[in-house]
Amino acid sequence: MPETKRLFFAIALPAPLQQEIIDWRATHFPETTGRPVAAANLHLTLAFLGDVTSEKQQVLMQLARRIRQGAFALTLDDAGLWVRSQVIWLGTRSPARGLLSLADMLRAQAARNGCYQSPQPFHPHITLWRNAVRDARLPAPGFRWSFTVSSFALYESQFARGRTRYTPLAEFPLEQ
Ligand code: 2AM
Repeated sequence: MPETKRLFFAIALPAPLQQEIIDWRATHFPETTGRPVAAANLHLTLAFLGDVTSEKQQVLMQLARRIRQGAFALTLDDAGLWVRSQVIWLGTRSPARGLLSLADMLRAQAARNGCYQSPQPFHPHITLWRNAVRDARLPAPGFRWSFTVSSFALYESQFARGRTRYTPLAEFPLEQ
């Protein structure tokens, strides 16, 4: 069996914003809501690739490098609870066209290279809580953060000693 890595393309949150969201989460949700995602693990996945060999990783990185996509603003002003997956997420009410086309391109490239892509439509989100309780209360609307996305990255997901860690392997700048 060839060695594989569990990979995904995602947008990182600027570190100060990670902290701001963590502080907001601490004051707007009770601790009993679920398992909070660590600040460093907050990200928005563009395309999940699954377990990928190093050859396929190189091909997908080469294709990602060829993407010509301008920087765009990402506004976080929406939240929801997915009862089945027990996830509470932060998202956007009006996704920038750049965000949708970047995800479309990465997902299409992944699919063409044999990485299974869910038939569900892309729903841009940042997972805030896992194992969320069914009756979790969501904060009232009115929160809003916005930042410019000027790059995306390829991440490796590793699970060790009870913790999930996401390591950036390569960064891909968007056009300014
Ligand atoms: P999630 O936060 O909604 O679980 C790393 O696991 C990232 O890839 C997470 O952002 C996760 O989304 C996303 N992802 C998408 N499809 C996945 C899948 N089939 N298995 C695991 N993670 C997936």
